[in-house]
Amino acid sequence: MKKIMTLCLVRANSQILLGFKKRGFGAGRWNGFGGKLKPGEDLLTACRRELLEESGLTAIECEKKAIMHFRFMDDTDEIEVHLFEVKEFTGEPVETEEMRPQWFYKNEIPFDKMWPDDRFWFPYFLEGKNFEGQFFFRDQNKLVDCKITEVANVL
Ligand code: 6OG
Repeated sequence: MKKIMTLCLVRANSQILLGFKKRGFGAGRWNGFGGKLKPGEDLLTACRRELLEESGLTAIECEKKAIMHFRFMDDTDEIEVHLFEVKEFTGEPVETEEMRPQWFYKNEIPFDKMWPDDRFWFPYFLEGKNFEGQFFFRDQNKLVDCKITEVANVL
């Protein structure tokens, strides 16, 4: 089975908003905001809902930037993550039960406290590229294979 999730990165004033995940999958790591789709929900609706729930921000526009496929050695399920960028929003970041938000400059992104795949695809994102990525993990701390391709349009 495939688990479909959204991931949203907000950019403003040359900074990126990340959240420190306090519980659940990826706890203890900085990441964008997102999660699983609810039954019947489309990607854009899920992206906006998760961003609001986890950061307190309301997206004015979400732009699709990437699709990433994650596989783990001990799991037959694939995780399909749809990455969105938000450049316009309303509200102020607030700490929630799940996430503690913080703005980071490009050269301050805390890759050593993020998912191991992030250091490979973030440069594409920061340069405004659209891309597709395939990642294979041995376990949650060990990425064993990774392939990233720049694309003109993300499906
Ligand atoms: P919840 O289902 O806990 O949301 N996510 C990943 N993000 C990165 N950077 N790398 C991964 O490598 C990821 N796997 C999942 C998708 C989980 C959030 O974490 C993202 C969702 O935004 C394996 O609410």
